[in-house]
Amino acid sequence: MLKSVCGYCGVGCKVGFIDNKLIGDKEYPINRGNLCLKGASGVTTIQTSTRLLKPQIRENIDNDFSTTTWEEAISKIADKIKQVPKDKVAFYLSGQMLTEDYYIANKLGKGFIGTNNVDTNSRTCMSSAVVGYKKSIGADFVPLRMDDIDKANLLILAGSNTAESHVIFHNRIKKAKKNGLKVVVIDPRFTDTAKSADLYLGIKAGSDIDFFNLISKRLIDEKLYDEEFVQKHINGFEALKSGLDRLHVNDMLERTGLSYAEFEKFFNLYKESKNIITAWTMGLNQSSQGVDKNLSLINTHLLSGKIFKEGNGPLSLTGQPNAMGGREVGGLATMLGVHLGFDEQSIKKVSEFWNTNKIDNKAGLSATQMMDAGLEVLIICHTDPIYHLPNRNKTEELMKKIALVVEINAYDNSETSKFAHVRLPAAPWGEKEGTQTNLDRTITKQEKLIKTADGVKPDWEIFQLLAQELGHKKEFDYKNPKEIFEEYQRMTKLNPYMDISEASYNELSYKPFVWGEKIKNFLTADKKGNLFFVQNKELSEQPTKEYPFILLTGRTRDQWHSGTKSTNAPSLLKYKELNFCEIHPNDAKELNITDGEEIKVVSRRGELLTKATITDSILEKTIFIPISNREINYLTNDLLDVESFQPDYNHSAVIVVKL
Ligand SMILES: Nc1nc2c(c(=O)[nH]1)N[C@H]1C(S)=C(S)[C@@H](COP(=O)(O)OP(=O)(O)OC[C@H]3O[C@@H](n4cnc5c(=O)[nH]c(N)nc54)[C@H](O)[C@@H]3O)O[C@H]1N2
Ligand SMILES: Nc1nc2c(c(=O)[nH]1)N[C@H]1C(S)=C(S)[C@@H](COP(=O)(O)OP(=O)(O)OC[C@H]3O[C@@H](n4cnc5c(=O)[nH]c(N)nc54)[C@H](O)[C@@H]3O)O[C@H]1N2
Ligand code: SF4
Ligand SMILES: [Mo]
Repeated sequence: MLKSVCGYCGVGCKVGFIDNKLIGDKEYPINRGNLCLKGASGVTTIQTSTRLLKPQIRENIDNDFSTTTWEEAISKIADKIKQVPKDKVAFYLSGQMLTEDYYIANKLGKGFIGTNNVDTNSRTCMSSAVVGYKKSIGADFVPLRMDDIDKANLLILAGSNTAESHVIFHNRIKKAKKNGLKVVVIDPRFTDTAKSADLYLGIKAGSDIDFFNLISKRLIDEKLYDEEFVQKHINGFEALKSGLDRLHVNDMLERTGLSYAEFEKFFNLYKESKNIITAWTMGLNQSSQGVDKNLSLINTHLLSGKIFKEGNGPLSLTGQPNAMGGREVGGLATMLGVHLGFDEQSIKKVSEFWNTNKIDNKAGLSATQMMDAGLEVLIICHTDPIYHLPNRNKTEELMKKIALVVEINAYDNSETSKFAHVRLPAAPWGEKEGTQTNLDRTITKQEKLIKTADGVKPDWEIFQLLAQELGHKKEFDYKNPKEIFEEYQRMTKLNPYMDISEASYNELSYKPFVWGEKIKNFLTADKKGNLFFVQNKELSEQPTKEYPFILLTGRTRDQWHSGTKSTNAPSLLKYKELNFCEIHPNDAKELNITDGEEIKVVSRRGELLTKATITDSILEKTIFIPISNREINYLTNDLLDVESFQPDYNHSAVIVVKL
């Protein structure tokens, strides 16, 4: 039986491939033989009529594409890159690319073209968590594992719908509950996750900082924090204390929308719990104060000393299968590679390692800044920015101005394809091999399960062809992903805490490697954790008379983002109607809208049609539309967090219109 790993979410379940079917790997501790429907559907999403199978080209986006050869397509791209200033070239990568693909793209962009404009859709996903971890614990490092829930007494899930987004982890949470784990869910929607919680807190969107500040304030005021730990290991206590002293409990509570009794119930549970894990996902990260939300959450762990101890810690639940691997390699424009930045020493080390002198010393454009930067060449791989960036009408206008848009995709029906000049066909999951790092630092290997379709190439090879055409044959002469992985392993030695040289590529599919297991202390220069006083600045778009609703957006269990893969699998189309908009019964009544009725939702930026699902699982004056509605981002606002540049997807003011 071939062993591989699921290519969908950050849980990283291991699969076995037998008789053309996928089964869960019973020996693997993360999923213990289980797979969710998405994971199990893997193979059915590959051989479909929507695959992109040949390179395509057109001069103008108003023309149709015509088929071309790899040679012609690659030389057209290379010629253009040679003609334009290097800072007019950008790579838009994805947390779904394999580590080897990421490594090559990053090495080519930052190392040899000399542009740090190499960023990823993880910007829209995890960048607030990256900055939060770096500021508070000193590195983009997840200081615990999923397994720790078995040793915890309390799990707080904030802005995280594990029942739909991290399904197998959610099943493990339910099991741990049977052994005594208590679960609190903090979400403006009574989600499927909330249904199985011991306590649900229906917080108002955008008020998480107030919630976590309330915890910190109580810990300090009632001297419930770990004084000895704080004294020895933590900076910034006095500033946090005096900052919190200036805030009024009632104001904070009011902004969260929770009652005094609800918070007391929570805090009693919190006080009684010896081991606490706080996990979070997009409800916190996707915010104009995403970093501050992260910091306010991490503050509670630094104060209580509940970090670097079994069953404790702040657990960011990464969404994409290899968002972590990408971050490790250097897939964010704000990092160079292996968690090194653009300081002189880091550039020197990496330049020597790559044998280049082209590395620029300033951070590049983030994915959320690229469209607005007057680019000449944009190479997009394994992601669909027209679909996923906020304020889509604006994104479309800006992308039209880019002289050469290249899309590398395995499927032919992305939204970005409508704006591309060159399309290159990639081999998808199942037709290629390489490694990925899941949300808790486990490196596993995807295996090639079936024959690669004629005419397509794995992503790494496409970037290598481009590098060679640009004249870097010697530096980009890899015969297979193994050679790339092994070079990357050597590179991780440049940053000692990241060293993964003990992993063995050939063994990874049956013997995953967890990096960083020995790290049990802060990774800051002074080895101390940093508290930050942050407060809710209410920077998000606020509802008005004209746009009285707050739009939340998010996932449903059996669909994967734009659905290029998941809508091909019949088993994934049965669970939920994809076209829906959750609205509270009181709001529906006021607008005279009935369940299932077609409605229009309008924001300052755009509109879409959808169908009403009337439910009291959502707060009043708040609606929810799943991101499987490909038009979702015509509505969303393009406010960014000032430090992470992550969008504020979950807080757009809209109006619901009866048709
Ligand atoms: N089935 C499926 N699973 C997936 C994906 C998929 O497309 N489909 N995508 C993967 C990816 S890339 C990601 S990033 C993860 C995302 O995983 P999640 O973040 O768990 O998924 P979302 O549905 O975006 O859920 C975010 C939750 O935050 C809540 N929320 C919104 N605003 C706020 C707020 O201000 N405060 C709080 N506390 N909560 C708020 C929403 O109501 C929603 O329930 O899922 C991964 N897993
Ligand atoms: N409103 C709103 N917008 C959001 C979010 C939200 O919660 N709300 N979430 C944000 C987040 S967290 C994320 S992660 C993004 C996700 O947004 P995207 O990354 O745009 O979503 P996907 O549909 O997963 O796009 C992946 C693309 O890769 C292609 N592909 C599949 N396999 C391969 C392969 O092997 N090689 C190549 N080259 N291509 C392949 C697929 O066909 C698809 O077009 O959306 C962001 N946008
Ligand atoms: S939980 Fe995630 S990794 Fe596991 S099978 Fe489902 S989609 Fe795949
Ligand atoms: Mo994501």
